[in-house]
Amino acid sequence: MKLGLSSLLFPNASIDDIVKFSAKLGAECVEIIYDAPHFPPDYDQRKLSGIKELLDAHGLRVSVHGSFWDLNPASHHRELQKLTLKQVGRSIDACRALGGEIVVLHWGRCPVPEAKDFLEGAKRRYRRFLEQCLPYARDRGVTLALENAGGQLATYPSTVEELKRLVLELEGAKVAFDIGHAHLAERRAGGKATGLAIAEAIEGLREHLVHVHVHDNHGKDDDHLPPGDGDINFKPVVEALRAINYGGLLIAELWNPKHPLETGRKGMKKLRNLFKTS
Ligand SMILES: [Mn+2]
Repeated sequence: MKLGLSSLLFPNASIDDIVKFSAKLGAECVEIIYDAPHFPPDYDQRKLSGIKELLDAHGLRVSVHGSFWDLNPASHHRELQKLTLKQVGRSIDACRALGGEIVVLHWGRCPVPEAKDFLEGAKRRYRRFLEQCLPYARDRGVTLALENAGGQLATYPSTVEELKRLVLELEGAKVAFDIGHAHLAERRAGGKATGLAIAEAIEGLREHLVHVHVHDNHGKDDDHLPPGDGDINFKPVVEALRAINYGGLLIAELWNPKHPLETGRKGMKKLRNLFKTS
């Protein structure tokens, strides 16, 4: 597996500096969030070739996190769903231009999940959204990886089981497994020691899992801390990824806008300790 960082951590640095800094820390890959602040809606895609050259010069693999800020693929507002489709299409184009293979996609949101018909409608709209994105991605040699959310009722899919059912239904859809979100989902469902449950989820998704996000939290908020700074027991999780022979990218998706450099350094070190030692 290849270890690396997400551009999420560096809202105030340029993408070029993020690439250079990640390489300096020994990262083998970078995940680029195709959205603001680095990629505003009017971003000129021709500039992507310069980023690709820099990635290649440093020998870094790349993945793209599809646009998601202020968007909703399950929206009941037709215009918003259409805009989401457009921006995700641009994310897929960007991935191809950068030489990446995977675009991570977020879940859909239903603002009033208590309204059963409204929630069912949101689920239908999300599936239809994916049915439109999947062939577009396939034609460009890009795999769409659906990320598991933190277990809230307002998201679809909201559980790992629901995510698995969805990818089984949709040809070509794969899974981006987010360890921090899986921990939150387990805690919100009343679980205490979540390590084994996360490991079981990984094993249950082995056929579909093509990408991994790593970060830690205390089971309440989606803090995006370096591994070890929250209360996830990573041991069974690492063992599960080894057991399924996971060979894809492993992205530390961290957040600390006041101290991004130190946090990135710490995150990469933790990743190496967890995944590169036997
Ligand atoms: Mn994630």
